[in-house]
Amino acid sequence: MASQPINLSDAQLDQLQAEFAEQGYVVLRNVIGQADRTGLVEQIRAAIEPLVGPAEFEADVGYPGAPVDRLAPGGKTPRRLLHAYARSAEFKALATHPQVAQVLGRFLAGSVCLSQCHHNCIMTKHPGFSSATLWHQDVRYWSYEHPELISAWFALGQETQQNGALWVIPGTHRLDFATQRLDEHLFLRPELAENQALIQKAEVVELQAGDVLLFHCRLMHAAGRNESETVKLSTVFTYHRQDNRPTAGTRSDRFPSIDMVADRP
Ligand SMILES: O=C(O)CCC(=O)C(=O)O
Repeated sequence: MASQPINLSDAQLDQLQAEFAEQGYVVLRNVIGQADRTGLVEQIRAAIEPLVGPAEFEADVGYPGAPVDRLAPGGKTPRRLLHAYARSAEFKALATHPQVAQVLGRFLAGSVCLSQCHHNCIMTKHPGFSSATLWHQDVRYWSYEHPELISAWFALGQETQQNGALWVIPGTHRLDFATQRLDEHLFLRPELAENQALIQKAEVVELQAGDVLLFHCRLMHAAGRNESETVKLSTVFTYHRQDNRPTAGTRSDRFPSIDMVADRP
């Protein structure tokens, strides 16, 4: 990456760690410089048209607002380009960004690995055919010894309520949710009074291009559709401590994890 990463001081790391422990998320501002972002966005645009897979389509997930199937209008709208880490040296450098590595090393208190099984994608939220994502915890379908993983959401452009930025419910990474509070796909049931009380505490996380949102895998989050005129591009990677192993034979164990420091290009 062209931009020089800034090493954070112990005091800054302490403050971020305290905020993360309390809220379940923090935003690191202005981490990715403009030249790096421009290069990544050019690669993404070239991978959208013509499409360089593997990709997940909006029509595949069936979320609110998604085209009903791939033959419907907008049915070929990609939601995520998968395997972001393996796509290029520039995406590898993004995934192993030194400042993000420094903060994750502090939060996870040990050597950090990137999972190639979860997120590891470029979100391509298109105007017109994007869907809304209901309230959920990412860890619901992940299997590790400990539910202690952190995802990094790299904003490659501005993210606002209007173009479908993430919403979070601060502190929910510390709560246990009884199964009756969740639907069959493990989304929070918005019709329940106790869930409504929680949802009222939600906050939108608006990001500037180059910001990075770090959020805990148990943090309840959601997102709206892209109501703007332009596609919103973000890259998302998930990290775990090296000794927090995926359960053998599960989706979390399909591909090897990457050592965030040793494997930096
Ligand atoms: O951008 C969105 O629609 C939300 C994505 C999300 O929450 C997820 O992939 O876990």
